[in-house]
Amino acid sequence: MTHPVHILGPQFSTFVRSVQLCCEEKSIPYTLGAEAGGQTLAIHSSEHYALHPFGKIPVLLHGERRLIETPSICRYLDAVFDGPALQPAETWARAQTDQWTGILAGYVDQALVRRYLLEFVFPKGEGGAIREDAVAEARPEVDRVLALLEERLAEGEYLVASDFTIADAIAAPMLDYLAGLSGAEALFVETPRLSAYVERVRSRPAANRVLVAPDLGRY
Ligand SMILES: N[C@@H](CCC(=O)N[C@@H](CS)C(=O)NCC(=O)O)C(=O)O
Repeated sequence: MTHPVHILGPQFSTFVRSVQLCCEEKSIPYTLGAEAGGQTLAIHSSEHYALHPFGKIPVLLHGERRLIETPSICRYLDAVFDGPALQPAETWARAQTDQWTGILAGYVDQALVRRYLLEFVFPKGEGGAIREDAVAEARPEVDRVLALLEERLAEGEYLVASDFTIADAIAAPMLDYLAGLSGAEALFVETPRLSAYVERVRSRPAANRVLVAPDLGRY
């Protein structure tokens, strides 16, 4: 399909990065940023809500088509474009991919990104301080989720199969950020397979172009 692909959202966003990873893995040409329909969209503006009724990012613009929700966007890109398949063809393996994509975009994102990581990246305490009480409160669920992923990786090098899938595209940006936190070694002490997994996804050529130092000021 020759229509241009545009990922609406800032490059630092974990979910934008997941969509970007799918494009890079499949060598889909794309643009990325705050521009849509010839104008620059401010996040949570009425123009943004017109494209995403819940005011979230990313939004995929593909020609006249507009699609929201990262797992759906990733599945769509995989279905429409040539390049390496990011979902297994076999029914059960595909169902597992869907299951893990949902778990990662829902529960895991909430535990690792919304309740933990964002406390460090955008601190909401007095004078911009990190809210240590919020961090401490979020930590047990972080540990539980990391242990779950560690267990999952006992079965293979990637989350679902022996190959990189959409589930890995969703997981990689959040785990990359988490592992990049100062003192993150303490989080991964009990999860050697997960640590090796983070390095594995980071070393993929596609990831080299996506999991870059975030420019938090850019949207
Ligand atoms: N369910 C959505 C979640 C998207 C999401 O939470 N995106 C974050 C950025 S990573 C966002 O829009 N944050 C701004 C906000 O919540 O207002 C998806 O799968 O795309």
